[in-house]
Amino acid sequence: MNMKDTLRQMKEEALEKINEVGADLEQIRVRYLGKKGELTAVLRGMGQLSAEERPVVGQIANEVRANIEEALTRRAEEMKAKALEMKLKAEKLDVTMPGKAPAMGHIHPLTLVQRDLEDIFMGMGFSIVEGPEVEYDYYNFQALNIPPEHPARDTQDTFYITDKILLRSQTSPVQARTMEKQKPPIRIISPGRVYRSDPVDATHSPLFHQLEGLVVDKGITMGDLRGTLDVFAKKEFGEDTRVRFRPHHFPFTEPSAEVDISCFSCGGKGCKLCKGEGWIEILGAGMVHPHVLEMGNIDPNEYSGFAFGFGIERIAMLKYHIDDMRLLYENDVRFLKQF
Ligand code: 2U9
Repeated sequence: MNMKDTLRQMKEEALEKINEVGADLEQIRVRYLGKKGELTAVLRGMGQLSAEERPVVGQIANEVRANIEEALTRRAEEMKAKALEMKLKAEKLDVTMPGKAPAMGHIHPLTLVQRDLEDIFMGMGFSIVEGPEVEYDYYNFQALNIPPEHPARDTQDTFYITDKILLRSQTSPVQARTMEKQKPPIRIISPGRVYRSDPVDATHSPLFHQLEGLVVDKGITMGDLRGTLDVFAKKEFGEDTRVRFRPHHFPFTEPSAEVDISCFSCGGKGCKLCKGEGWIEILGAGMVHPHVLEMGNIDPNEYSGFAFGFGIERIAMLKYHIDDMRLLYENDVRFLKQF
C-alpha cells in the first residue's frame, strides 16, 4: 500500500473510532497523533519519497492530522454536552415535592406550667422577682423566723457552701430581700430553682422549682389570701374548682394553712387521682409572721401580709398525669414531645 492510501485508511479508521460509543478520545489522540503515533511514523518515512511526491503526501498528512484533530474536538464537545444533559435530567427539581420540615423543639412542661402560673398572678397585679440561688443562711432561714437549731432546718436540709452560704432551700429569701429594700405595698411572686438534700425518687429531687407569693399592705387579711388563691385555683384547674384551708404550722406565717383544691378529675366525688379524698393538697400559705415583717423593716402594727408557696413540679405532675418526677429531668424526647 502506498503512503497516500495508508494515510486515507488511517483517517477512516481514526474517525470511525472517534465516533464509537464510549470512545476514549485521549487514547485515540495518542495512538494517531502522539509522538510515537501512527501519523508521526508515516511522516518519518517520508524521506524515502521522491521530491515530487513529498509535498503531496505532506499535504495529505496535514489534512489527515487536521481532520482527526477536528473530529476529536467536535466529539469531545458532543460528549460534554451529552454528559451535561444527562446530569440535568437526573437532577430535575420537582418544586411540588413537600419540603423537609426542620425538627422543632418546644417548651419544657415545667416551663409551660411556670409561665401559666406567672400569667395568672400577673393578671392579679403581681410582679415577678428573681434572686440568687446561692444565698446567705440569713435570708434563707433567719429572716424567715428559722434561727439556728430550729427543727424546720431539718425538713429543709440543703447544701452548704460555707457555714453562712448555702443553696437556697426555698424562694422565700427573694421575698425577704424585697421587703428589706421596698416599702409596701408589695405584691410579688418569685419563681425559681430550689435545693434540698433529698435522695432522688418518684416524688423527690435535690433540685426542684417553687413559686412563692407575697403581698404586704395596710389592712391585708386572710380573706385576701383566700380570694387570691380562689382565683388562682379556678384559672389553673377550671372554673368549678373549690379551695379548702386546713390549719398547719410554718415558722414564717401565723396563722398558717395547707391548701387543698377540689379534685379537678372527679369534681370532689373521689377517684384514683385524689386517692378517694375528693381533695388534692396543692400549696401552703398563711399570714406573714410579725417577726418576719419586723426583720424586713416593716412595722407589723401598721402593715400585714399574706404569703403562699407551691412546688411547680407538683402542679405539672397533677396537670399532666405524670407519676414519676424523674421524667421531668431526664429530657427523654419521647416523653417531652407529648406536651
Ligand atoms: C416571706 C414570708 C412568708 C412562703 C410560704 C409555704 C407556705 C409553703 C411549700 C409548698 C410546697 C414549699 O415547695 S414546697 O415544699 N411552701 O407551704 N410557703 S407560706 O411564705 C413566706 C415566704 C416569704 C418573707
